[in-house]
Parts: sequence; structure tokens; C-alpha cells
Amino acid sequence: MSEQNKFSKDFLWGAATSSHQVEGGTHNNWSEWEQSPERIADLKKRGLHPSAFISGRACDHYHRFREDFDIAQSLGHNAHRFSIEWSRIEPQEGKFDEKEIEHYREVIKALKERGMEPFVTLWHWTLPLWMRDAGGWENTASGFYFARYCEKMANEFKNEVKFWLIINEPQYWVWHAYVAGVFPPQKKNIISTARVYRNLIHGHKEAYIRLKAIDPHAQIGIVESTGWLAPFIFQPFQSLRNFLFPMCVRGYFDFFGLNYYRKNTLMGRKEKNISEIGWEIYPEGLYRLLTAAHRKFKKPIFVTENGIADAKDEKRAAFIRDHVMGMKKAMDEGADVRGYFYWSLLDNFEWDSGFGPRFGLVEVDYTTLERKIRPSARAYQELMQTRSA
Ligand code: IFM
Repeated sequence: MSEQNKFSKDFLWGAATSSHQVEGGTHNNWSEWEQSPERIADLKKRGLHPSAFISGRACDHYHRFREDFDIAQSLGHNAHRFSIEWSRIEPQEGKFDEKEIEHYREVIKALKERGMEPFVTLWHWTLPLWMRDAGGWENTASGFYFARYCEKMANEFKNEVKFWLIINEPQYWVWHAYVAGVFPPQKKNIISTARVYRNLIHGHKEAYIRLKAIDPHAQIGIVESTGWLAPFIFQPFQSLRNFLFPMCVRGYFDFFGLNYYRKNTLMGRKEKNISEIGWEIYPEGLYRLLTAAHRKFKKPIFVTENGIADAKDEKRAAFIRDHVMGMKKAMDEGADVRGYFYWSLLDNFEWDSGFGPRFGLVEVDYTTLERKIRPSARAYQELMQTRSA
């Protein structure tokens, strides 16, 4: 590999997680939904075993984060993305739990001690129960509630955290919760969708303003889920699918967090190369979307998620290599990409799909909670080391 093909020393390499998916012991709108009689009946009707769809103790990362960060450090990561669980921090409206704030202070400290830059997501899809009972993001005050919690976090961690991500994949989440109706609250209602979208925009902007007021040097990002639409006739919808929310909050983010997994072939022939959950593997899409995001927003970009469900670890190493190459191509053409986070560090609870899909660089035995590093995690390490100048 020629020198100019290498990544700079400050390029950030790491992996991502989210609280509800790995911590275990969360008590929020999702944990209650997972155990609701309606959800259990629905799973049984589909011949599925409900226990595989209840997050429960997940990976027990809440108690094992140091051990997990030791692994990430041993794999050469110099950054890590995780989320703060709002329901732990503010279990009752307006009342912040100091013990839980200290927990996340320890998490951040543990990362820094291991030479990993923390990337902190403030909302990754789970609500405190009081917020759910108040109507969740449908409530007109939801943006205010959310921004108040964000402000608290910024005040607590302003000296330790430089990179903040406000809301994870807002448009993707709205679609699944309010249009497709597969995430709680499982509504399929266009009025609710519009209301929630508007409140998320307001929540994002208000959080940005408050975070910046507390720390003008903070780098605050948007994270959106992107997918390459195919075939060609869907080209005009590419922006709507991938960049609508970021366009609505233009001027209120310092960097673009781009999550990318797959091609979405809406009709015609699909890619033959697919993951074990049927997602079409298309590294070229990452190149194209990074290039498009660069042209549209002219901001620094981090690939904040990119990963594959692959229990046997047969495709993951090539998947990472090919996507990193796609990313490099976009960088060579001018996209200001500054980091790459594989999803996910650990196997984890994949929302409505339960524990089935295995995205981890590290395999988790959900009975013993034993961690086992997959060979692709080493391949990823080699890739980042041989390519860093
Ligand atoms: O697990 C999810 C994550 O929570 C959000 N982005 C996509 C991942 C894989 O589906």
C-alpha cells in the first residue's frame, strides 16, 4: 500500500454499542414492551421463543464494561461509541440519579485510561417510563424534556467528552416505531409520525444549542442510518431516504455520523452476496453515500456504524476490509472522514429481532456471558495498523 493510501495517525478506529442492547438490567419503554402480554402472544403465534426477545441481562456490560474495554484496547481501538441510558439518569421526571451519573463517569474514565476517545450518544431509542407515559416523542414538550437531560449530561461531562451524538438514526427510528409499527409504541399513524418527526427536530436543535452554550468546543453530531437505494429509478429518492433529517437540522451539527449497512433493492434483482439476516452487501454504497454526504453538508464525517450479522464469522473480515476501502476512496476524492466505528463491539440485543443476529467483533455466550474474540476482530486490527501512517 502506497503512503498516500494510508490513514493518518489521528484517524479514529473503534466499535459502537448502545445501552439497552448490551448493558442489561434496563427499565424503560422497551424492556416493558418486550414483556408485555401482547408482545409475548405475538411471538408465540409466530412460533418464536419469547425469552430470546427479552433483553434481560443482555451482555451484562453494565458490570463488565472494564473487561470489554480491555478487549477493545487489546484490539487496537483508539475510540469507542456508546450511549447513555436516559431512563437510568432520569428515572423520574426532573430527578437525576447521581449514582447512575457516576456510573457513566466511570465508563468514560475507563475508556480514557485505555486510550480510547469516547463518542457519547444521548438517545439510542429507549425512553424513561415517565416519558413514555407522557406520550413519548408525541408530547409537544418532549424536545424540552430531552434537551434538559442533554444539558445535564453536558454539564456533568463537559471536561471529559468532546464528541457528542444527539439522536441515533432519527428517521429510521420514526419509520419503525410510527410507520411500519414494529418498534414500540407500534403505531401506524401518519399524524403521529409528523408530530414525532417535528418534536425530534426540535429536541435535536434545542440539545445542540444547550450543549454548545456549555462547551463551545464540543463537537456535536447527527447520526443517520443510510442505505443505498436501487435500482437506478429510485435515484431521486436517495436524499429523502438518507438525508432528510440532517437537512431539517442543517446548521445544528458539527459533524455527520453516517451509519451504513446495506443496499436496499426495492425491485428487481438483489445482490447475491447477503448477510445471514438477508441484508445486501454493497461496499460501493458506503463510498457513494459518503461522497454524497460530503457534497451536501461539507462537514467532517465519521462512519458511526457499519457491520454485519455473521455468527460464523465467515464474511465479516472481508466486509470490513471492503467497506474501509470504499471509505478510503471517498476520502481520496475529498470527503473529510475522520473515523470508523464497526457495529458492534459485542454481540447484542437486536431490538425486535432479539438475540438472533450476531453483529459482534466479540462473540458473547448468553448463558455464561463468556466473551470470545472473533478472528475478524484481529483482521480489523491488522487493517487499522497496517494502514495507519
Ligand atoms: O443494532 C442496530 C443499532 O441499534 C442501530 N443501527 C443499526 C444496528 C443494526 O441493526
